[in-house]
Amino acid sequence: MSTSCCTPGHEPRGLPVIAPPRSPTPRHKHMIRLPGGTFLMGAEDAEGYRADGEGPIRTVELHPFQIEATTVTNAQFAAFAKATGYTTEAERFGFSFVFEGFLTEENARASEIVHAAPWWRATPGAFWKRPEGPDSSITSRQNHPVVHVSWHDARAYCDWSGTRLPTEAEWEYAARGGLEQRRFPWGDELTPGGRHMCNVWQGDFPHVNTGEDGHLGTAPVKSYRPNGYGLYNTVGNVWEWCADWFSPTFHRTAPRDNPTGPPDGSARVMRGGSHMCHASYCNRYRVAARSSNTPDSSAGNIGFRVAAGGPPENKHPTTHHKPQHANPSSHHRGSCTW
Ligand SMILES: [Ca+2]
Ligand SMILES: [Ca+2]
Ligand SMILES: [Cu+2]
Repeated sequence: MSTSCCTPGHEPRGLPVIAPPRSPTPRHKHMIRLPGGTFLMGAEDAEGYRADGEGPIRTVELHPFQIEATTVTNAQFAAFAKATGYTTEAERFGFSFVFEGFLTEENARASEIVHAAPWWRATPGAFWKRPEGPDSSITSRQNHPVVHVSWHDARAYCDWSGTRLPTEAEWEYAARGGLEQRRFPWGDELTPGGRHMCNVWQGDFPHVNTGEDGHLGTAPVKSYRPNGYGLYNTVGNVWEWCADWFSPTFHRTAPRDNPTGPPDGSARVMRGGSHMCHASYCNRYRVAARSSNTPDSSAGNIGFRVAAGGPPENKHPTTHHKPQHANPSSHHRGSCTW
C-alpha cells in the first residue's frame, strides 16, 4: 500500500493498458490559450513541505499551450466510455478508494479499511459511475469532476479526445493565473473577506465536515470564481493528475525550459488538493503543493484536466508506457498519512 497526502494508493498491479482510438469528433475545442513565457515555480514558505520538493523557487520557461478551464466532468467521461467501451482500472480491479463518511452502512461493511489512512475504504464496486459503491450514482453530478480515474484512465481519455495531460510546470503556471508567488490562485488568504474561494474541508477532519464552503464532497466544476486565466477549481475539489513522474528532487538540477519531469519513476504527480484537504491536516491545497500516486490507483478525490499544444514533442498524445513494475521500496510515501 502506498499512501500519499489525502489519497490512498496501491502498488502497481501491471494490468495491460488499452489505448482507445481517437474520437472522430473534435473534443475540448475551447480550451484556454496561454502565452507561456517565464514564471516563478515552487515555494519555500514556512507552511510548505520541503520534503515534497516544493522548492526551490525557480524560473521556469514554457512554450504557449492550451489548458481546459475545468477538470473533465462525469458527462464528458461518460461520452468517452460510451464511444470506446473503455473500462477503467477501478472497474477491472473491482474496487476503488472511497471516503468512509460517504459510504452506506452496507457498502462500509463490504469495504476494507486502509490502515495508513483509516478514513479511506477500499470499496468493492466503486468506480466513476458508482462513486460511493453499489447503488450510488452520478445522475445528479453530471457537471461534477469525474473521479475514481487512474493516471492510465486519464491518459486513455486524452488519447481519445486528442488532448494530453498538462506537465506539472504547465499546471502550476496555469493555476497561478498570472499572479506571482502567491499562496493560492487568487492571493495569499484562504478566505479573503470571509469568502470561500475553493472546495476544501471545514471542521474537524476526518469526522466533522461543516461544508461551510457549500460542498461536502465534490462540487460542480465551475464552482467559485475562476482564477486570472479563467481556470476553475485548480486548488481544492479534486486532485489533478499531471503528465510527469514524481520526484521530490529531480527538478533541482533538471533543465527549466519546458520541464517534463524525471524520465521514469513509480508514481505520477498530482496537484491542487481536494475537497478533503484541511488547513490543520495537510495544507496541500496551496498552489505550490505537490503530491503523487501510483499510476493505476484511483480514489473519490482524484480527477484530471486536459491540455494541448506546447513544445513540439508534446503536441501529439504519446503512446502508453508499458505497465509499471516498480520496486515498492522506491515508492514515494507522502508525509501526510496520520
Ligand atoms: Ca467543502
Ligand atoms: Ca483541483
Ligand atoms: Cu490534502
